Amino acid sequence: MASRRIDTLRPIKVIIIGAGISGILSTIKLQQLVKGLDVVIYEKNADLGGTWYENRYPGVACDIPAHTYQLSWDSNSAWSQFYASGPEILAYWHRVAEKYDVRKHMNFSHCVAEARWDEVAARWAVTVTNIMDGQSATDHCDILITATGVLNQWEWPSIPGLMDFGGKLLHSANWDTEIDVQGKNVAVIGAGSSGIQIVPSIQPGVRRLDHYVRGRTWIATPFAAQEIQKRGLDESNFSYLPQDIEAWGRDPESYLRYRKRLEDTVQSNYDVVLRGSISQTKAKEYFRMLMAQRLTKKPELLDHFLPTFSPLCKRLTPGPGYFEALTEDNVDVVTIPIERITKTGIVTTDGRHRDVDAIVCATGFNTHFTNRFPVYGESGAQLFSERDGIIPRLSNYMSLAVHGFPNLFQFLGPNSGVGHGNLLIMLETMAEYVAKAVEKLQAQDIRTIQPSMAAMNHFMQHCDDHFQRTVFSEDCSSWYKTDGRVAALWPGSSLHAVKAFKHPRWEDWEYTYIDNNNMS
Ligand code: N01
Repeated sequence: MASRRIDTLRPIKVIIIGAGISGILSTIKLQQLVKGLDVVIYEKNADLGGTWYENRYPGVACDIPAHTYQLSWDSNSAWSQFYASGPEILAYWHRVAEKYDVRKHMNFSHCVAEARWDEVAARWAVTVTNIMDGQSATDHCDILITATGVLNQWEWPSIPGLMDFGGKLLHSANWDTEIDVQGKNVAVIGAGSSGIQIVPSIQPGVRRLDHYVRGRTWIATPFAAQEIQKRGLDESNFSYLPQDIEAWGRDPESYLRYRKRLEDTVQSNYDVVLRGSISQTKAKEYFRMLMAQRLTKKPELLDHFLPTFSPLCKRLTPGPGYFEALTEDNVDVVTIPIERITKTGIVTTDGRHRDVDAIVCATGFNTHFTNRFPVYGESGAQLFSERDGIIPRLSNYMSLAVHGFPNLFQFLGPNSGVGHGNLLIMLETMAEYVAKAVEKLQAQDIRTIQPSMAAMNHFMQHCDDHFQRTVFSEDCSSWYKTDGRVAALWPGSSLHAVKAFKHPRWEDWEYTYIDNNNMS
């Protein structure tokens, strides 16, 4: 069938949307596994880094240990903190992009407006707007990879009067670094991961901090080494000192032993997410004890913070310094609901008005996966399109692809997040899977590849069966759920995901082939 010489490669063009961690990883794996590729990355921001480029709020940091939040094969043993800061993580990914020569593919300030499958050419037409000059152009590719992230569509909360506020208005995910809140009266609305990081970071410098807490979050770390040791639950101690970092620099093997021990702990005990499991009961007791211990200065706060739902139903957050900040004299925790915002402050439903100079909304994101930019597949069908307020089932195959959308792979779309374990090792193996698929397409003269409808349905059935056994589907407000269904998470542990991605089931995919005899 093939008329091309055996020693020539079929040229393939790949467009990757997004220059965050997924886009960088995908490019590295494509470079490593496939030859003769033309890779173009479009990124709406002015530089790489995705989440870590965009989130610049005070205190922004990783909420899992930094030693597990890095490439498996390219360790940084010198993380200055156990939960590294956003700028330190961003600097790591800058170094990675330089080292693996990824930057040359990147086009910054280029926002994708639309992607449309051309059935005749078997290519994607991608319309891109250059934000600097407003000009739009259409580029084409054989393979389209969306690496557009999940937690980046920030929204103002719908609180009456918010836009009438006359002071400084900030959102955690769109922080204006020119604004200094030092010495000011500040309100922080929201007690999710972002609010929990912002509060201890700004508390020492502000005059007064009113913290408006509506939803609850389990705030505890499974790595509270001293506590773990005291209770004899684990012999591990993961804390380290500057001299340990120096020693690791001299002896990489000893660092790798530390890292492995930590990773083993992060990845183990998936049964903690299973409803009614012994681990779940133990975690609940243990986290309750840790929260109470940290609030001994103001024990009355515990009632306002202790969640009624199970640990891990929504993202667990370690919250270093958070409870300690809440017990300081310049902090007022307000649990009475907000009624409205005025020109000068916030009114709660008990009629009390508190004047503030700045309001920080740490109120989260739209995480619906729908209507980001239109992606039109076979017969013009639109991917994950919300119409008249109705959110479709976000059906997909192994989070990577969707039937009806050939030659399209996605990172951090539905069912790709991690509720327990490590996202990075999962992204690495996803990137490897996608690179293998592109290599297969190139080597076997495949024209189109897409998951079969049956395989996609099986995967979605597995998601339904799995999640109903877990605490993720309990009633708690969490971005893991869309329209009441756990849509953001991988259905299993991250180790399960790694195993699934390491061994592609090619029989789950449908293929069409190039007819070389008819090639012009
Ligand atoms: O957002 P959230 P986030 N009035 O949605 C409250 C990741 N992350 O930006 O629960 C009053 O979790 C809302 O209350 P309720 C991480 O995965 C990672 O903090 O809806 N309050 C809640 O308390 C995380 O899960 C890192 O009742 C209002 C809060 O605002 C995800 O991002 C760091 C309100 C929003 O919490 C999102 O975290 C930071 C209103 N009108 C974040 N509207 C890492 O370290 C909302 N709230 C990797």
